[in-house]
Amino acid sequence: MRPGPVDFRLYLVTDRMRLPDTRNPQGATRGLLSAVGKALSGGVRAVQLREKDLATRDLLKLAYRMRSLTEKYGARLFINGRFDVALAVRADGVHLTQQSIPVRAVRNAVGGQLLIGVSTHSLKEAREAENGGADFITLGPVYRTPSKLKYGPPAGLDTLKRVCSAVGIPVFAIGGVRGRRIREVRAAGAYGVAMISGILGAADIRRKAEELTLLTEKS
Ligand code: 3NM
Repeated sequence: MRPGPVDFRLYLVTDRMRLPDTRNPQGATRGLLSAVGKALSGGVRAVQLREKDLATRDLLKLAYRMRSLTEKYGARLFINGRFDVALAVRADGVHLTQQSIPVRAVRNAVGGQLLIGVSTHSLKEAREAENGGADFITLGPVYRTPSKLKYGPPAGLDTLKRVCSAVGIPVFAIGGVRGRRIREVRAAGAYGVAMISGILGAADIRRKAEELTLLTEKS
């Protein structure tokens, strides 16, 4: 399978701990599949499976299920950090972090078999990702977000603007992106938006996904 270009503008990133029922991890996994199913039925076309605490075999099992689900909707699936898991489940791509195997090494290993996204937080990281062969990047956190407090102060709109004009690959704004901010980041040059709580935190996930799809994919 050889994926085409980056053909989506709304990128759903998962975090099952942000769903209401997280008391038992199994329930949370089931809950995540159900929540992602609702987002897909509302029009989401790309999902990044980002469940960093799962042991390899649990992650693989969930990734297979996520592959079946996304396939049903013709949506792209990316696996955070693990190109081996991405290849094993025939995902469309891998999403690397600054702690993962560097993008160039992954590109050398997988050739054109996978799309590669990279999380970046500065102009320097954005340029490195592009030079290493990334297909797209996320840049964040643009705004303050409880989902990512450990990254400290937000990169802000100015950094986003600088990055968008400096790199030639699509840039997805991430971190506290929702509502009116979507227009703001698009105006700053972002190709698309990536989010966790803007979708998974909604009371009606399907409806929210429909609304966001209209705002992003069709604008
Ligand atoms: N990565 P929310 S910010 C997963 O800056 C992630 O790279 C970020 O969650 C980065 O949409 C972030 O709930 C959290 O703000 C995004």
